Amino acid sequence: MKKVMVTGALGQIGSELVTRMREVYGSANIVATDIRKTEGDIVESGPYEIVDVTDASAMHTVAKKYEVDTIIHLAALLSATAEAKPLFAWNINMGGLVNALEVARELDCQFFTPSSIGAFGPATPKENTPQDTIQRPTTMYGVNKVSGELLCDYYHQKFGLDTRSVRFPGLISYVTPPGGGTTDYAVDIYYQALQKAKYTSYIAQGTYMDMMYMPDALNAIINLMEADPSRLIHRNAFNITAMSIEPGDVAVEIRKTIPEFELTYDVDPVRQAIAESWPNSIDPSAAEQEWGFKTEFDLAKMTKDMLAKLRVKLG
Ligand code: AKB
Repeated sequence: MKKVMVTGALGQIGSELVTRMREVYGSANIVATDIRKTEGDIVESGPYEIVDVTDASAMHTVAKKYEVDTIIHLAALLSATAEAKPLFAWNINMGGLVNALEVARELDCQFFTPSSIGAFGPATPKENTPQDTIQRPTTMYGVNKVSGELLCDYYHQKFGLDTRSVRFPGLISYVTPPGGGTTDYAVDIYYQALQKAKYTSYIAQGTYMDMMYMPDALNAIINLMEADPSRLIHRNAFNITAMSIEPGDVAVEIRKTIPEFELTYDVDPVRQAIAESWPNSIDPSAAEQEWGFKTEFDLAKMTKDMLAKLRVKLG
């Protein structure tokens, strides 16, 4: 049985991953950590500790206290926030990551941290982007993600650390909203569809990006962490995706449930530029071959589920 410490446990991925992993591995075995003092399910359903990821010794103390054998490091700023505060992003994203890697090395833990489609840039092939290809991002977030991938490779090669990662596409969920991402339109659009039957997209028509429904993302993390290490050739991060979509595609699916739904555009130049520097679609075949990556939700199935679950949530 694994004993896991999760950083950034109150974030978009963390809040659902902790709940899911507590079901799989037992509540006492999943130590949730975040910078905020809080209440609610994550704190009440298992161990919760306040940890600032820029404080390596605090991270080490908590990992040691619970004798964890796995670290899932999620605490990070997303692309649009990182672009607004690049130095802050460097300090949090890289400082936090190197601290988490060091704690994993000191305590000999298995290690996961997410990379992103943001690790690619304008010089990367845009369609069916290969696993191993040009990575010259033009955003601070992307610079952080490429550096993180290189660090994971380095810690694996130099210290034998069991590093694992995926390049997440935009993640869509009805539970915890994302904050400060470029792909967030694909979450907001469902809230606005139910509340106002209309949405103004800050991403332009025809801008394709990869996306994935959160249940598939959680399965991907758990399956990758359970995968036979001898099959893993890539220790930096695997391309994974469920769909390549643009805002109009989401609107078409939403109209199957809400026929009067209207989509308009008011493009945000900053987030649009970030989106245009990323691939249109990435190739997940290395993940499929090396650890059996697969998804259950396409756009149609996800949209039906999102609208049904959000309808209940919003009352
Ligand atoms: C973002 O938009 O910043 C994230 C990502 C694709 O990494 N959702």
